[in-house]
Amino acid sequence: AGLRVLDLRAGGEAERLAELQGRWRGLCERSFGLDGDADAAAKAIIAHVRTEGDEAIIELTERFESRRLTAADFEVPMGKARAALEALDAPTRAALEAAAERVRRFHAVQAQALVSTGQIAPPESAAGDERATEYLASRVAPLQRVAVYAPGGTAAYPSSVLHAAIPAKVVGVAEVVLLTPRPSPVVLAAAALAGVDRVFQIGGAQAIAAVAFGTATLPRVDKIVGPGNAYVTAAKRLVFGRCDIDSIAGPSEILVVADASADPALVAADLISQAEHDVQASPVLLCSDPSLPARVDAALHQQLADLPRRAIAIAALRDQGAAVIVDDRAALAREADAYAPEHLELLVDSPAELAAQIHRAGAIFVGPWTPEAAGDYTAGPSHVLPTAGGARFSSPVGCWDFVRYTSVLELGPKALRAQADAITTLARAEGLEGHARAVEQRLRTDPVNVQAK
Ligand code: HSO
Ligand code: ZN
Repeated sequence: AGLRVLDLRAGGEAERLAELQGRWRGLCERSFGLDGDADAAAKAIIAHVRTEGDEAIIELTERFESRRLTAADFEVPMGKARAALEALDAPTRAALEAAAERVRRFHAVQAQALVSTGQIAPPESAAGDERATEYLASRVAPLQRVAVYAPGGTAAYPSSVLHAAIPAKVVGVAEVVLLTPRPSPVVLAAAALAGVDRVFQIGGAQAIAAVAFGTATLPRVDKIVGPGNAYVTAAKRLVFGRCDIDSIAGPSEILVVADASADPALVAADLISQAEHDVQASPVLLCSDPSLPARVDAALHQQLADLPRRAIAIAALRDQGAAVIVDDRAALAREADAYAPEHLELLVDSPAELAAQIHRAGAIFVGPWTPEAAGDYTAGPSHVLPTAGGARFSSPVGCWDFVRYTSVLELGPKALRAQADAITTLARAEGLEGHARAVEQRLRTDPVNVQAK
């Protein structure tokens, strides 16, 4: 069985074409966690944790994970994480350190763009007149405390701990808390290396609720980032407003965009590298060469033969996989934007030029020497990216996630006077006499004004 082919080229039979286009639109309209029962379940869990605190976490962890914890077991001492780092075999440790260092360097540069801005000097005519001054600014500051969620089970990735926690530490978040059920030694080592401040071995919607509201043992945080299952994601959506969350990160996706110049073995390898994550992963090929899908199928067949996680990869390729054929290069750019993938790979002629035409993707991997796997580990930008079309409106996890801005306004008397007519007129138009008077009160008591009278 090969990739299901959606041939969207003009010239096909009209009715069939409309049907295939409908299927492609369906893939472009995908969403995560909006259907199903995860919302109702997460809502009940949050209510339970809000009223019962640590007791609810103990009970839910036993019910959902068959783990018996006491509140004293929630926190894993950082000493244990540092010991895990010390105990790591040398090659793994060196690799983690290399990844951490590159991720840190990338984000240190990214952070330079997060600056306080917007000061407006007095108008030229009033230069030197202190009474005409106005100071209007956006002042940036790091969040105080954030939680990084790292899933357990087969998706317990130390790399994700690095890719979420390091940007937070780079911008100066005082306390980064890691939430992860059953942390493995490598995950703990990654936490120590990333500069995580506290680790709690709890997960699920109950962990999200715990840090959104705080319990006797868990601190309340300002923001929760990191991917999770449908319940974790539903819980994050529900606590948004109580704290901030990052974009929604559901099952992994890759859109490989290829033309006749692409090597089918590379296309197959990269589709597989995402497909092996999860039976729900979406590995999709978008190409302008109608002969490519069959050649990619042959390569997939070969490469899957001895893949350890072949069952998972095959299920993902079968259930979500597709090969979409379009007419030309312009259609490649247009349809890639329509799909707004988490990961976009460009295996085409002049890939950088095509990259410049595509705006909706979590991350773009340009050319044959940039496998998504490089971005997953060492390249530098965070691999925590919006999925399910979220790239239309949201961004990768980055330094910007861990700061907030405060507006600062200071007007001198002349600056207020210059705006007074507009303020009082608008206030009265809105029926807010008190607003108008708050300005007029000042103009009356301005000594310059009093003198002039
Ligand atoms: N590709 C995943 C991230 C990851 N890959 C972690 C390997 N480890 C995000 O979609
Ligand atoms: Zn990956």
